[in-house]
Amino acid sequence: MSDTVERWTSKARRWSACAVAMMGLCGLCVGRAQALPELIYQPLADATGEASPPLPDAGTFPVQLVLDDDGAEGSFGVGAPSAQQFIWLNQFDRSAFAALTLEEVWVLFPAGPEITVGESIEIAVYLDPDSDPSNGAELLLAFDATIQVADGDTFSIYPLPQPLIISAGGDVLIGVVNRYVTSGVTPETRPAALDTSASQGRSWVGVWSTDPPADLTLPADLIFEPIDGTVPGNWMIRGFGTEAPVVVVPTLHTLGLVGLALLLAGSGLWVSRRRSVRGGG
Ligand SMILES: [Ca+2]
Ligand SMILES: [Ca+2]
Repeated sequence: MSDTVERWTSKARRWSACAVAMMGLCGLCVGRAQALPELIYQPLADATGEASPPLPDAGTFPVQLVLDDDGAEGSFGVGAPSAQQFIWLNQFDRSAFAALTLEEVWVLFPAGPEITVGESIEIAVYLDPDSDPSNGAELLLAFDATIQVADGDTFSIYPLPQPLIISAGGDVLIGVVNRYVTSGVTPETRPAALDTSASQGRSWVGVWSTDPPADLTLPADLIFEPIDGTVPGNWMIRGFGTEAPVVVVPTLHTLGLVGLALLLAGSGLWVSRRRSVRGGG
């Protein structure tokens, strides 16, 4: 590995390692503690600060879920000397919109080792009603895709298999899993591009004790924390869509309710009178 690779250990990971160590010392009911994988960040030597394509027209996609500033300054991966599958995801505040229809996800991949066009990734979309990813979120959609471009400047663009209507309330999480990695075998790779200019504190990293499960349940069981604990920044993951049509539920105003009550009362009286006439006949 290059000497220029910067290695970082977050406070949360130190606490986790400490807890694992303490449990190991106790020697009670604890099996073999699993070592936490290394989180690896490396600044990009040729960061341009201007990605392509430019943001889509607001008329086409009025909903634009973007945390980054258009330029990645670094790349991030999990595991060395061999890599590990993980998820990196952005938490978007979409409170400016009610229900929305997500149509495209954009992901920027850096140039780097083992990041090859055509390799497999998985894209996941969650709804987090309480806006706290650390306690879980509802997986709405996950689909397989491949890396389209890996030059650090050009977004790969993924139209959703079908437009995804996301109900109002809570945050939208969009994440990527590096499925092309055979954990413990593939050499070190750093597929997650990070914009470190001004962190918005809404980018997360998740590592499971195995490969990320098919249902991608959050939180991940080994590491799940904001990337700010390692290097403050925003993942280069974006979402675009439109505002979903608002479904209007018919309501009765006061006059309508009074009319309905009178109608029901009249019907009841009519039925009652018919019964009494039959009984008397
Ligand atoms: Ca930047
Ligand atoms: Ca949550």
